Amino acid sequence: MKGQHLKKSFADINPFKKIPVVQDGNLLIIESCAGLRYIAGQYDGSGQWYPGQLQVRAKVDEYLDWQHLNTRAHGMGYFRNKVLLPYLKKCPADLAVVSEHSRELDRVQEQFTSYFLGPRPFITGDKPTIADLLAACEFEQPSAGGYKLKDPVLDYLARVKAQIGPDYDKVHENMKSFAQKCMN
Ligand SMILES: N[C@@H](CCC(=O)N[C@@H](CS)C(=O)NCC(=O)O)C(=O)O
Repeated sequence: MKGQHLKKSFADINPFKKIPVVQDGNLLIIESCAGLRYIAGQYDGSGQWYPGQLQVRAKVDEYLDWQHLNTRAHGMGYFRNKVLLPYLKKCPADLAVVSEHSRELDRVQEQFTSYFLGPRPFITGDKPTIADLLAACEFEQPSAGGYKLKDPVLDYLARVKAQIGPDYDKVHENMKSFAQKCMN
């Protein structure tokens, strides 16, 4: 949020100047989903976060692939146009663009709830995986910018938060207070 990712020191790590990156020893990963898969595969001995069973893993991957052009594109698009760009450019938000992202987010919420969750508490069943971690972050961002989430998604976020504990709020607190500051 302070633009450190645009500095040369960061470009030496990720030439695309995007976050997040994962660095583990000599290994560098510049894509979020690949990074999540790697961290879970390398460090989660329980196998919960990126399950080894192929059918379950396929459902995790299905959401990770879908989210790029759906939850992520429109959650980030909403936040960027409603909160970030007006703050950086010191001009009012382009409300036509914001409301297009808002309309798309309505569809995303509906498809997420009906298809990706269905009757399950989490995307693949009774336990959260890296797909749920990503989904929760993607919904929290537009929500911090004023987009109204519907009850099924709010209930889902509460379930993810209950599984993660206090770290859930900790990882979102900078983004939320930044949004508050920008919108005041
Ligand atoms: N496909 C990449 C996208 C990375 C990306 O666009 N990151 C955004 C934040 S979510 C970013 O770095 N934005 C800052 C900018 O574009 O200046 C991934 O999933 O990691």
